[in-house]
Amino acid sequence: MAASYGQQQSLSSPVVVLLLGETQSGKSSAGNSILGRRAFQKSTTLSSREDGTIFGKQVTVVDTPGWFSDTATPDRVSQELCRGLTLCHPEPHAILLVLPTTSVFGKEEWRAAEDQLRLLQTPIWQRAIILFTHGDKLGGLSIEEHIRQQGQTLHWLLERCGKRYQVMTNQPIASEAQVTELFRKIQRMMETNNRSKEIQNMLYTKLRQDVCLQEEMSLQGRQEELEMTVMNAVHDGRPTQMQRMASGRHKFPSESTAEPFGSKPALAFVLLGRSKSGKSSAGNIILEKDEFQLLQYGRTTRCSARHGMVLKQPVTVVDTPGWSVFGMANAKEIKKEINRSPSLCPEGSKVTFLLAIPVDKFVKGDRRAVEEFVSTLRGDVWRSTVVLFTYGEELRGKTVEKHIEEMGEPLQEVLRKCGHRYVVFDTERGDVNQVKQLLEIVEQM
Ligand SMILES: Nc1nc2c(ncn2[C@@H]2O[C@H](COP(=O)(O)OP(=O)(O)OP(=O)(O)O)[C@@H](O)[C@H]2O)c(=O)[nH]1
Ligand SMILES: [Mg+2]
Repeated sequence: MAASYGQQQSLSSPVVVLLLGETQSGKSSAGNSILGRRAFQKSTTLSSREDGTIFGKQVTVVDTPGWFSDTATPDRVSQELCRGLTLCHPEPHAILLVLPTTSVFGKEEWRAAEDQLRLLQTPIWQRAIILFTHGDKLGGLSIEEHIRQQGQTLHWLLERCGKRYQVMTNQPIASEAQVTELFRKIQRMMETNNRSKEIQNMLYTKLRQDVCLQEEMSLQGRQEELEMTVMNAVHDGRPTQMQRMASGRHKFPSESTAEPFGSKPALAFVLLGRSKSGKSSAGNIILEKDEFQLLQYGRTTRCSARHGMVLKQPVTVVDTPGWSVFGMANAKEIKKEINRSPSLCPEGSKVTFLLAIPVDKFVKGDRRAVEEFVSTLRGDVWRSTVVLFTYGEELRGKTVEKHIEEMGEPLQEVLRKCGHRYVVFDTERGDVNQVKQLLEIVEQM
């Protein structure tokens, strides 16, 4: 349920298309073909966004600089790619992975692509289409024949993209027929994604109705009370939750609001993690509703709290701004907000920090950042922290234990600090069982 590729697209809002690919693969040319004008220049170094109207529909195209396959991609290119994603306001509906028909897409090329796609920290595959450029160089070969002649890696990539592809001849500019075909495919993909989102919402709503209707009716008044408590906790000068935690107590049985709903204590989760680590999606999964805005334009700069009933327990989720791997965000501001986050948890609730870590590479630098930012929360914060592996679908059948083993020392050290508590969230789909598992872990803390 992560991103707005699943969001309903109104007639007036533009279709946002993001171009990604290796350097010189034909991204800018494809962007020009789509927009029907010279919108993008050659040898792209900066991401840029251009608008147009195609067949009466508003379209925004975001061009990015290309990554490298033969040598390491420079950091400035990776940074620009990440910035390119933020230009896709609010989110790309279609991600075009540009591959020229003139080169082979093998393991090396996939590795280079994967490295960059991972950095974007956004769901890719449900909205990806492979765009084969240099259609004119096929020399009479059909695109299907060309695909057949390519190796396993390309076939596998196509599978991941739901077998969606389009060929384009951008010299001098693609034919109207090719652009029409591409847009028909984009439209179909968007409809499918919207449908699955609707089905998800229906299921969530049904489940919540079945399980919680009774409780919610009787607890509505209590919920308001809980929210009032949050407001008070921020303004009335009482010690914050964190200061209390620093004294070594995570539960406050003597508090008037502690365990206000019978035997089930009020829970509060503070989401921590680098930017785009899937925090907001995880918050929405926990609360089983779209409470947190995903990938807002720019970045989340302030903490925000939302409340709900989860498996008969009152739960508050606090989202925090994420830190940047490239030091692009203002670290001081972020630390200030992270420090403020516990004060948004209702008095007396059991506070657990959820450290969102996507299931991809986790290197020394990631560990350093985690330690630096999490440690700004004074007190024994690690004792109240659970690692929340996000984008769980990316494990693709691998066990999380195997993933932890493969990542080695940096990730294992973070897990050790967190008392080896972890849970995996499939942030694309969401699943009540994942939330149940999380509550079980918290119960034992
Ligand atoms: N013959 C032919 N040439 C193409 C086609 N698409 C792109 N080119 C040429 O390939 C070269 C690279 O194209 P660009 O669109 O600049 O590629 P890019 O991916 O944007 O490149 P970078 O921004 O440097 O990463 C240019 O000289 C284009 O004219 C095509 O379909 N057919
Ligand atoms: Mg370019």
